[in-house]
Amino acid sequence: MSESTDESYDFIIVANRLPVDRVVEPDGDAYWKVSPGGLVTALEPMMQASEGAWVGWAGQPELEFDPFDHNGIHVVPVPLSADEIEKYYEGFSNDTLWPLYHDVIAPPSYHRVWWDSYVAVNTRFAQKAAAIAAQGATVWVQDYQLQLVPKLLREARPDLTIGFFNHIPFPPYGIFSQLPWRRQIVDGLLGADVIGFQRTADASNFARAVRRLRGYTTRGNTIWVPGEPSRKVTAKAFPISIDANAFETLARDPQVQERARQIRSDLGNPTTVMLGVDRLDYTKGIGHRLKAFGELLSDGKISVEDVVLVQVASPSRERVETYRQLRDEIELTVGRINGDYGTISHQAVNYLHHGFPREEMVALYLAADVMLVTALRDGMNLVAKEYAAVRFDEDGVLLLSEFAGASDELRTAVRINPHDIDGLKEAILGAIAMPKAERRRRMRAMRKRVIENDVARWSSNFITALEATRA
Ligand code: GDG
Repeated sequence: MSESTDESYDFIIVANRLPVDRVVEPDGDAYWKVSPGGLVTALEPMMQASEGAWVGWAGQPELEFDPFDHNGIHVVPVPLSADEIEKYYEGFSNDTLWPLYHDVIAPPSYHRVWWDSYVAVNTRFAQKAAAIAAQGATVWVQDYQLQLVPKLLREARPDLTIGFFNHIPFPPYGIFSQLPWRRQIVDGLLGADVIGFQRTADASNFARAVRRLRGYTTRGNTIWVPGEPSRKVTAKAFPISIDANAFETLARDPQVQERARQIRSDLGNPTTVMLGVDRLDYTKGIGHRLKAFGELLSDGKISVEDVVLVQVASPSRERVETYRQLRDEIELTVGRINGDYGTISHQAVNYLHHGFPREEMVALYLAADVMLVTALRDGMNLVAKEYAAVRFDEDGVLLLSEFAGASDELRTAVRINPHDIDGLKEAILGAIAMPKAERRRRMRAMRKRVIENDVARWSSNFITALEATRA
């Protein structure tokens, strides 16, 4: 680990979270470990090749430390106070923007002090990036927590090429227009040269917001921003993906395959294992899925001897009240279903409220006959793509919500509308009974897509588009 102070970088990622986590051992020793997230995997090779820097928060309050190098990435911390975590992160990011951008599934809270904190923290991120960027550098800003950074950065450093990628949906204007600070957000994003979205519909929603709020001309993927000089901004879909090879390699590991068999046998070798894997978030439609499953048991269409549902709900945003309520609701429902239909030897829902190592996730995917992705709204949903990448046996059925970005690409999944409980029940029964030849045909097409359009392709497409604007 080497320290550096006044170096400058040609390629910089700016994201809410750093790509490393601080691990403290029981004896008090601390070290840094690469965080398991997909974004890190996606960008690591590019960062290493270009000796890039990553500006972000370390995930803990008041943690101040000097920049350092880790695995070929220059790590630059942006400290946040406990008050800022509450207002900028848990407040404005996760309790205003997140519900608003996901079609107000939960009601967004609008608080002016949260907005002030969002502005202050975005300014700090922009200042950090501006201070370490080399002349003419490329800066790629990630996600909804940092939508003001592109404009702030451009004002400080007009020489930079600036990209922005929004990992969550961008809502229709009728919803976006609720936001008291809608103009500032649109202006913030328009500071970028390329604004990437998950779906074409998100890019269109953004272009419409620009027309309505600013009256700028937009045509196709291009937005003309007047000024001195006037600028052309690209707003376009770049659907994110996964490291499909890495997932398949894990799936081919004999130990992981053995673990998959073990899981099925521990579940009592039912005819059908159904699986859900989600952060415990109200956007994921976990309640809708449980409702459909519970009704199928109650209708006598399935039995706990034949079918089991494994639901991994990894803990998320537990300090935000809506998430606490959601957890209570989900756990009440799971308890009811198990109480009503479980037997001593067979539990209906195997509910797991914790995170697992990647190997265990892959073993679960391999063990699952039917994968349930029932999101009410989701930027992409990487779980759907991971399931396809893992199933090199070309088996397994994916039920995929049309409200997840992944449904634009995984056309041969069984598409469902999670609000339509009867439709969902029919789709589940259809999946359980689907003939092997059809399972194979559908899975093959999905795998082709995910393997061809992997995350390396995603990042290189984005960077290519960004470089084209420089020319
Ligand atoms: C946001 C957008 C968009 C989950 N539990 C465990 C675990 N996971 C992993 C999954 C997957 C990732 O977390 C979740 O990604 P998703 O895409 O499903 O959802 P969000 O977290 O909401 O992500 C989303 C994404 O950003 C990328 O742009 O697709 O729409 O909302 O990779 O496997 N991984 C491990 N243990 C767990 O318990 N190891």
